[in-house]
Amino acid sequence: QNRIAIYPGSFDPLTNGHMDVIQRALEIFDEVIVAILRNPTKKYLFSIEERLEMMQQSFNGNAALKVDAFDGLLVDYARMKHAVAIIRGMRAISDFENEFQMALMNRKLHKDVQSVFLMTGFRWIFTSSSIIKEAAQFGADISDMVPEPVKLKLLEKFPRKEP
Ligand code: COD
Repeated sequence: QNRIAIYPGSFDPLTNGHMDVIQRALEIFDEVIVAILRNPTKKYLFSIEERLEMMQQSFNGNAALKVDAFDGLLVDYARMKHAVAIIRGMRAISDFENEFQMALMNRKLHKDVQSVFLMTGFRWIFTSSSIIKEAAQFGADISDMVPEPVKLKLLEKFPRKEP
């Protein structure tokens, strides 16, 4: 039987930190579903459709890697997909407390799905979607922190001024 893992998040936008975690997850699981939460109360830079499209372009047709969007509780979505694991990426210690709380709540709600924490490569310890958005907005070059399709989309949103 295929061992499926869900990698949930906002991915606004996808970064090389996320890509690093996805590569590691693909070494362990047969199928990884990168799933974007539809959260109508939060403001995002990119629409769900834009985020899905950037992912598809960045993943280059790898058959073990799927993209999707979900509503409501993550554990319900995991159940529906028959996933055995929820993947979360770990950066510096700041991620720990939130992740710990979320994993324990998810375990209470669904005991048969395990949270799996993968440590990112050292290069990406300080990479986050929010810091990339902020830097891009003020014209910084973020090209080595995001996949090429994301870079192009960020340049569309925040054109860089010629020096
Ligand atoms: N290196 C490694 N990992 C990274 C990096 C990096 N540079 N940057 C981000 N990550 C990891 C994050 O730690 C996270 O694991 C993942 O990548 C996605 O990050 P984000 O920021 O895009 O996503 P989040 O943290 O906003 O996602 C939150 C969820 C959508 C998973 C959560 O809110 C959720 O499950 N909501 C549904 C309702 C629910 O079931 N809640 C939980 C029970 S109360």
